[in-house]
Amino acid sequence: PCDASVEKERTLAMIKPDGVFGNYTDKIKEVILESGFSIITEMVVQLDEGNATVFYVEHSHRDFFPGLVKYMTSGPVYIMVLEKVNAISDWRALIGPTDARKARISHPSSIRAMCGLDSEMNCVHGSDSPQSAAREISFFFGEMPGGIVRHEEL
Ligand code: RTP
Ligand code: MG
Repeated sequence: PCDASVEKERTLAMIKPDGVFGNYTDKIKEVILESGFSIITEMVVQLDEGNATVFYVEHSHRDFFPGLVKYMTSGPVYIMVLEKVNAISDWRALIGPTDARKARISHPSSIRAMCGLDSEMNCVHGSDSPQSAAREISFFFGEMPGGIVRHEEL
C-alpha cells in the first residue's frame, strides 16, 4: 500500500463520432474491460465548435484543425474516465497510432486498427500525459464549459 508504483491512475477516453456512428461503442468497452481498466464514469456529449476548439486547442495552429473541429462536432462522442495502474500510457498503447491506416499495419490488434479510417477519422481519443488527463477530465467532469450538451448520463 505504501508503494507508489502500484498507485492507480485515471485517463480520459473518448469514442469519436465515427466510432459512435459505426456502432463500435460496445465492442470498445469490451476491449477496455478485458484489458483491466475500470470505467469510472461515462456519458454521451455533443461537442460544438467552441468546446471542440478548446478541447484540441494545442492543435489550433495546424492546417488540419478546421477539419478536426468539423469531424469532432459531426455527432455525439462517448466520454469515459478509465482507471488502472498506468492507465494513461496503457490506453494510448491500446488505441494505437494516430493514423488508422498505419495502425492496421503496425498494430493490427489496436482499437484504431479495428474501427478507424485514416489519420483524421481514427475513432478514439486518449490523454497523452498526466497533465492532459487532468485537464481533459476536468474539461468534461469539472466545470463544464458553456455549451456542452450532455445527452445522457449513464
Ligand atoms: P487524440 O489526441 O485524438 O487522442 O489523437 P493523437 O494524440 O493520436 O493525435 P494528435 O496529434 O493529438 O491529433 C489529434 C487529432 O487530430 C486529427 N488529425 N488529423 N488530417 C490530419 O493529418 C490529422 N492529423 C491529426 C486526428 O483525429 C487526431 O486524433
Ligand atoms: Mg493527442
